[in-house]
Amino acid sequence: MLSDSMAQSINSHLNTEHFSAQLYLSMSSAAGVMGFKGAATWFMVQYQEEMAHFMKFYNYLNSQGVLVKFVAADIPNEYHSLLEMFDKTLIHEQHITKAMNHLMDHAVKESDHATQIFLQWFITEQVEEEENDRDIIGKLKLIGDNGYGLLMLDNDLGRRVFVPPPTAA
Ligand code: OFO
Repeated sequence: MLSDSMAQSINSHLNTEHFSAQLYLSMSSAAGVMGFKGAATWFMVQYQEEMAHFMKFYNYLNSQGVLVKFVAADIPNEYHSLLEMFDKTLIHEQHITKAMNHLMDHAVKESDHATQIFLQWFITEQVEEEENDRDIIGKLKLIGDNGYGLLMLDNDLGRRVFVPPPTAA
């Protein structure tokens, strides 16, 4: 059983995951328009991952008998470079990590063990997400404006494939 306050916090985070999905789909579109087809694929996979995260929260709330409530979001879509997009991705993921930690603190405070177990996967996942973003940002900074380097990195980013998380619906 979820307390009302825990259910509200999880519902709010569910909307953040949905926002993340739309944010990365928007970045996929921007990368494609800039001619970076590989980066467009990378962000499309990121979108798919975020939708899977969102569905995990959705299913968790429904399994606890909680009605999901959606909020509308304004999604940014103006970007000028790949570096800007990946910088913003890292900042966003750091924000998600903090939000996830607050959710866990809330669950610990309420001795809500089921929610703590549910959140554990996300906490671990965030470490990997931030590491991947830092890695790509580092490469982009090394490459700078070198066209050949950007082309090689774009090819590399395009190899990313979506792997559904263990218990995604
Ligand atoms: Fe759902 O982890 Fe990124 O935002």
